[in-house]
Amino acid sequence: MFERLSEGLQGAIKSLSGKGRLTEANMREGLKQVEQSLLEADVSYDVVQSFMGNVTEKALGEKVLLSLDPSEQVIGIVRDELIDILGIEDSALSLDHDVNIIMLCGLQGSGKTTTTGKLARLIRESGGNPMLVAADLQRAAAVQQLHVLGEQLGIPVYSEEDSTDPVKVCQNGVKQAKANGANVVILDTAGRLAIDEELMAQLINIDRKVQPHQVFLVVDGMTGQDAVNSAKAFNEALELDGVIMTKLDGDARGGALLSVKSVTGVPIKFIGTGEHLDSLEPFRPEGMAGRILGLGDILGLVDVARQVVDEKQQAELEEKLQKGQFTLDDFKTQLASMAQPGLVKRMLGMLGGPMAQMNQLLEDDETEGGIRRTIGIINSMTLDERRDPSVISGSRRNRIAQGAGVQGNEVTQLIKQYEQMKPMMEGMAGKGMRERLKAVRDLHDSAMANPLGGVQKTKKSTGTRLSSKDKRNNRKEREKLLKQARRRRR
Ligand SMILES: Nc1nc2c(ncn2[C@@H]2O[C@H](COP(=O)(O)OP(=O)(O)O)[C@@H](O)[C@H]2O)c(=O)[nH]1
Ligand SMILES: [Mg+2]
Repeated sequence: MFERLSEGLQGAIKSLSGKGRLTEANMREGLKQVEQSLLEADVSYDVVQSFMGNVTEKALGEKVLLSLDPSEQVIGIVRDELIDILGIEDSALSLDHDVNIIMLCGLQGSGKTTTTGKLARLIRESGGNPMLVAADLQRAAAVQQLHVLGEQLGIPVYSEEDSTDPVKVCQNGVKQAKANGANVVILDTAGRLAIDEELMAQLINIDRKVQPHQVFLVVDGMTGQDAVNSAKAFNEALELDGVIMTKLDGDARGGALLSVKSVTGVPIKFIGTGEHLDSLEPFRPEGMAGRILGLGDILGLVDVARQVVDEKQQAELEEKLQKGQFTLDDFKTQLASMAQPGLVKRMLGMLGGPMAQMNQLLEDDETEGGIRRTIGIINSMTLDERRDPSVISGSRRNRIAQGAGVQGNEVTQLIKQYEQMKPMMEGMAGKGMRERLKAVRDLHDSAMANPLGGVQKTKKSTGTRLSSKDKRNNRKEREKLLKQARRRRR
């Protein structure tokens, strides 16, 4: 996602970090590169100007130029500013009515119908009972398309044959939903290739007569500046509650995403990242800023992981963790749930930066093959060995390796991995989801403090590096000197 923007920004920051001590001159040069990357990514001119204004002001502050690691501070400033223009996190679908009506609108081909299906799937996953209404009477195939999606998902679709009045269809659809006991109705409306008055009039009419609780605009993220212009027009006509941006899996430049919030003032709620019905993600500004800067989206990963782990298994695991009984068998279960086609790739993609590049090295098959290999090794162990691998002697190790068709050192490696993981897993026991997320967030933040280092990189002391205490002292010393110099000047 946004490879070019990411590369541009990472390049700018790398060039800063190569400078050793930053001066105002080379800082300005680096910031110029940041500006260039944003413009090339099609971010609106006004947005870039205000972005650069804020970043420059902060980056040229004395503190940054004085600090030992200015590029780290600059990456922090750029990241905070990205988060700022992406808006606050707001992907909640406050479904607090008996029957909640959600209306999707947007240009033709922006992804409304697909998103209707994706959104319904998400709602059902979180315990809702959705129903879809086919209110696009413009194209003959549109109704049929929604029925196909509904069938795939097992979610009911309301439509009327030969109707020409979308308002009626929506009203009847809502009635039907009430009768069926559905608690969410999603209206899939018609679009046009460009904004026209007739389309707007129709949408306004539906809005007024059906009174949806929330109106979301579906925007094609690949259309760049056009997306921003149409978002503006829809927002003026309809009073939107949020934007869903689709097709961010392709070679979208990212400009639309960065501009839409500033230009319309409404939050981005979800992003579409693929044609499949499971490719809709809640929009997280922090995660997105991290992804753009190559720092990864840990919380997004947690979400994906949660989707694939079944609740009952999770409860059983929790119990074992509490008792300090996390065995190789449990490790295997966790791994098996990850061995789904495409999953590893998706997760690596979300990690961003160096981890995402691994994507290109690892073909799907190989990664999942690797997991299967590990599972194979565990399968070759006896139950006792799985419970307590410390009993695995040299001869046992060879037996296991032979059974699994791997080298002996792979068995050793696996056991080492497990032994490192066990205390970490058990340390998580009993912590609620919130605390777990917090732990993950802390991990994320410490990765942030180590920009471009990837998530898993831990710095080892080489003996020649300054410790953070030394750095702190140096910094204090320099600030003291600066203060003295200032006093002298006065
Ligand atoms: N790659 C990708 N394709 C998408 C996404 N959302 C929709 N599409 C595709 O965009 C095309 C138009 O989608 P559709 O839902 O029919 O748009 P509508 O005219 O607004 O209802 C279809 O080929 C979809 O498969 C997305 O997030 N990623
Ligand atoms: Mg459609």
